[in-house]
Amino acid sequence: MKLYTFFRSSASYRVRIALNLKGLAYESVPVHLRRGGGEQHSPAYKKKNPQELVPALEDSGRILTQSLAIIEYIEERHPEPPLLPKNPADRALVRAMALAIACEVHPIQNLRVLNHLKSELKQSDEAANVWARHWIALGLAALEEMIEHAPNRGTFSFGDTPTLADICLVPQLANARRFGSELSAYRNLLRVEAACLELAAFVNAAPENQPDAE
Ligand SMILES: N[C@@H](CCC(=O)N[C@@H](CS)C(=O)NCC(=O)O)C(=O)O
Repeated sequence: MKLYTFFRSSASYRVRIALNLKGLAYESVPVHLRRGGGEQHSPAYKKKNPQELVPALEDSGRILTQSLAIIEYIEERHPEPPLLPKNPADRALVRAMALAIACEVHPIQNLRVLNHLKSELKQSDEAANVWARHWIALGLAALEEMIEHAPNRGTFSFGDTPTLADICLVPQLANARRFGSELSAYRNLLRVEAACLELAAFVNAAPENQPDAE
């Protein structure tokens, strides 16, 4: 398997964690999101992912995109260890936790959105960071409550084994720190993050541990 990835990309980070949790080997193919205006916009990469975003996973001659679709594909092909609980309502909750980040927070603090705020809408770097912190804070506050009231409170976002929710949470917290978000109020999120970072699967997926890390 080949993973088109960028060390600092939190969507790529999600897939790296999932592959590691499943114990699957893969080749990292770095796509630098800033160099030369962004390698994600190159014609060669655009053929792989018309959305011009990382990650993309190449497996058995197919190219898959969208981190959560990729992770669900990995889950279906390699069910152990499971990244979703068994009970349908529990699965829906874990997916809701993941989507709270992947749909509501991450897309509006993504590189191309911030670039648009700065270049087209003439906002300063600081204004763009204020924007990012605003949406991050709304999403993380909601997730904090979801974890607090989860029916199966445990070591991780849901229960005592890592799930899709944790796979989305840990990279989002790394993003939040890059934007200077204040995180101390999110006691559950920080507790869960600390538990995740005890696991090699999460540590080995971290931006600073990637071959393309700067
Ligand atoms: N929803 C997509 C988001 C992918 C995404 O936004 N990737 C970012 C990096 S985390 C990217 O490639 N950004 C490039 C850009 O904004 O030009 C997923 O989960 O895969």
